[in-house]
Amino acid sequence: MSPDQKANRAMRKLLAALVFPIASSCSDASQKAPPIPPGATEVKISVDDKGYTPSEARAPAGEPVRLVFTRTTDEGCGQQLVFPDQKIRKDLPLKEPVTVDITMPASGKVTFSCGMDMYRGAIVVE
Ligand SMILES: [Cu+2]
Repeated sequence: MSPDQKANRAMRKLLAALVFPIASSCSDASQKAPPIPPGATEVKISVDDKGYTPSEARAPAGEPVRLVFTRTTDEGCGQQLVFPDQKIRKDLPLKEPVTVDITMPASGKVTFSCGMDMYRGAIVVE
């Protein structure tokens, strides 16, 4: 092995040692929701055996909205969350906030429901 190759190897090891902690801290950060876009509306919605609270909220047309769902009981059937028009389907683990980012349409509303379409809620363009 030439001295150059040796130096190259040492450099790669050093780079790997430097890059790995950065990469792993990045993946930690990605498990949390990214920062909410400036100006976005955030709506916290709890899910219990009666459905969604609030079951309706308002947001400006064409703007991003962050919805944070937290299921608070094992009773009922709020374990799945469906946004039919957005083709979003998510599991709601008990007492773990789940973030859904949507963009409001120009008019009308964005609806969501449980997996069996029994609990219903909507974000209405204001
Ligand atoms: Cu249901």
